[in-house]
Amino acid sequence: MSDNELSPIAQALHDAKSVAIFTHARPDPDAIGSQVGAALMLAALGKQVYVMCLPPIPQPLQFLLNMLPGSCIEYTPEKAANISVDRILVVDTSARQQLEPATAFLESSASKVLILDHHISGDLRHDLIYRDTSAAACVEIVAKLGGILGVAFSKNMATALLAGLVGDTGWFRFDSVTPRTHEIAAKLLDAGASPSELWGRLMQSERKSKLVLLSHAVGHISFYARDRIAAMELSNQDIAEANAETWETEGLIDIPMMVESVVCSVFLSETPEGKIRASLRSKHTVDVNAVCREFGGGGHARAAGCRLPGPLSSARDALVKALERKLG
Ligand SMILES: [Mn+2]
Repeated sequence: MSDNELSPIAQALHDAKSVAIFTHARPDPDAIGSQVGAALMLAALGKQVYVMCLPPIPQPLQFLLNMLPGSCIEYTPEKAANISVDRILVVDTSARQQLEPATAFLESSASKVLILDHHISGDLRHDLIYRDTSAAACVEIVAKLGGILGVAFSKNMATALLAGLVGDTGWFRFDSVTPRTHEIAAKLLDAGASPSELWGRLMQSERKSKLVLLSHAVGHISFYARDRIAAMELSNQDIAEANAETWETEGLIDIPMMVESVVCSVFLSETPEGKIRASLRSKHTVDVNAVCREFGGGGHARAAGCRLPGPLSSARDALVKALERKLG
């Protein structure tokens, strides 16, 4: 997509006096980085900005929200109804399922909704959308938007955007990384963002419970299809015994990928309601987005997710069967 396809959204934000910014539930560094980066830019342009959160927020991401002039607002239908804004900006998703419990509110405000997304698919109603699947992270789009709006990057803006960039690219190692990704990173470093500070904040800020959870997860790995598929699972009991929060399961899915034969990793965890949240990753050959779409989810070709009914064992069997079909 060319810059001029982003211009209508830039114009709509330029014209707005007040903007509420949403991102997906179970936010990652790109979600919060896009939200905070966009919020700081719009605030610099004199807009009234409301950053809306869908808790829980992973503790390692809290420092990004702390850079906001005000605090983020935990979404409830009552609070949303009390905030009157000219525009609603949704970043890093366009999928109704990922915006629960705010989906109904967003759909009822669809004529105000502007979406910036880099995922393949989405079904949220909107006024304007800019979807660029070639962007390695949504923050690439937010950075481009800042350029169109003529914002000079502050250190905090640059830090928020770099957090998204390193988060979605696995610190610049995924196939999605392009020369443009590094060009944006160079601009962010120029503006004062520090990779070493970010590494400490994002990668060395976990609680002890994370490591206990990791040991439970590693204890529950099973292998299929001649060790090409690894499935890891955590029950509500595992999470409770580790004294962990649900957001602390983040990143565990990458552990089985260290095994040479594993081309696809599946991570399953029970939700408090007894549903099963599944994340899938692949090294190559398997399009896990296609697999997750069979179950009503989605994402990217190499990283996707979906929800299934319980129990864990039947969700695992269903996903493994679908993956085996793809692997052939
Ligand atoms: Mn993203």
